[in-house]
Amino acid sequence: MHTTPRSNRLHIALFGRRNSGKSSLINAITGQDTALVSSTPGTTTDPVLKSMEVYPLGACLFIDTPGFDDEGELGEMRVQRTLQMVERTDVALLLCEGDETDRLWKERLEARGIPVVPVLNKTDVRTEVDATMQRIEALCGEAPLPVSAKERTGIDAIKQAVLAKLPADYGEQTITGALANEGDVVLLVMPQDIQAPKGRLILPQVQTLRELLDKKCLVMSCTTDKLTETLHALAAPPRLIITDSQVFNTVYALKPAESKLTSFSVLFAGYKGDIGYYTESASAIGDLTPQSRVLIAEACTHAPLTEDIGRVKLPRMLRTRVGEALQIDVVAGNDFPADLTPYSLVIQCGACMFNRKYVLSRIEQAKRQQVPMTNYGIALAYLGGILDKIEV
Ligand SMILES: Nc1nc2c(ncn2[C@@H]2O[C@H](COP(=O)(O)OP(=O)(O)O)[C@@H](O)[C@H]2O)c(=O)[nH]1
Ligand SMILES: [Mg+2]
Repeated sequence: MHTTPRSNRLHIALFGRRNSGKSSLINAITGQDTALVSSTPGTTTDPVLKSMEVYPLGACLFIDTPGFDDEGELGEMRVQRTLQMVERTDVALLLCEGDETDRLWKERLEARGIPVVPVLNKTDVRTEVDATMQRIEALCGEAPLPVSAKERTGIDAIKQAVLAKLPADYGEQTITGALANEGDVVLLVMPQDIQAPKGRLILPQVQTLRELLDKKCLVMSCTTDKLTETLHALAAPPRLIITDSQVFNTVYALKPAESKLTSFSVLFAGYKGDIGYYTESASAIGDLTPQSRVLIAEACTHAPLTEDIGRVKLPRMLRTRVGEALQIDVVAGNDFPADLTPYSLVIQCGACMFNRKYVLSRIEQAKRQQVPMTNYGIALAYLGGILDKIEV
């Protein structure tokens, strides 16, 4: 349970007024008392993320928001943080009260393609439960689920509703897609250079390996310097070779003609984002001028490998190609400008820390503003002249 990465969990966010019982409801759903509950409005001041295994939903991440009616300057900041959480929500639980705010939020969430489960909490102490339910149904076009977080009633119905409202393809996305199937020999060429973390593999490699094993592929792995020996050791050429973008050309030169070749970052571009828009947008690199402005967006603020690509390697490659004057802005973590139009291109990192939903929200924003957006892996492949040699 502890090893399911956050980014792969079903993100369930709770929205509602302060004191509506959002934190209590998380406790009721998870059967634990981990979310801070208090009768003082505004106890949950920042969105709180909680990883939890919930039957029958599986690995979940609960997003406990501060409440959308917070007051004052500080309150406004919290409402902003709540809005940010919308971007990464897979399913929303909306704690309704039977007024206009319910409709506003239901529409706001659905406008972003987020399925909403309306809930009427505190049914243990409410008078006129039926009338309130009817009012909410009139407002939201859907009757809420009556629950009591305190008495822990109605909780199973919430889980069922979440399952029923999940997009049909939720969780269907795989890393290797149609490139690898049961019985295929797949070779992973993974340079363990100084940038590789000591004693372990990086997350994309671990996740790819796990998926291939689940698919019942025959997986072999080696470092770049052992590629030739490894190929000799195999009775037949591997069906697919997956490697690091950094050594792509070396592997390309040595690989058997019948083996398909791709890179971890390209696979993750598709797994985490929109590979079509990414590859199409990569050609914007060719149109950059010294007057252009490029935005580089990193998900994590700590990984040395990523930092090297986003802050050093990509800027250097871009400036060598376009000119020293090229303006490059770097944002990290959750920071992402609302207005992307000053930029000729956005380059997003591999986003192993983000869920797919969040990356897709960013891509949607870029598309709306007609700004090309690609990612590290695709940009590096384009700059290295290998984009057309890669299986995507
Ligand atoms: N009677 C009753 N009280 C509840 C229920 N859910 C929450 N509360 C109480 O409402 C108050 C606010 O709950 P909390 O979960 O902190 O609300 P939040 O601000 O939306 O996170 C607390 O005093 C809870 O004990 C419920 O179903 N029934
Ligand atoms: Mg709370």
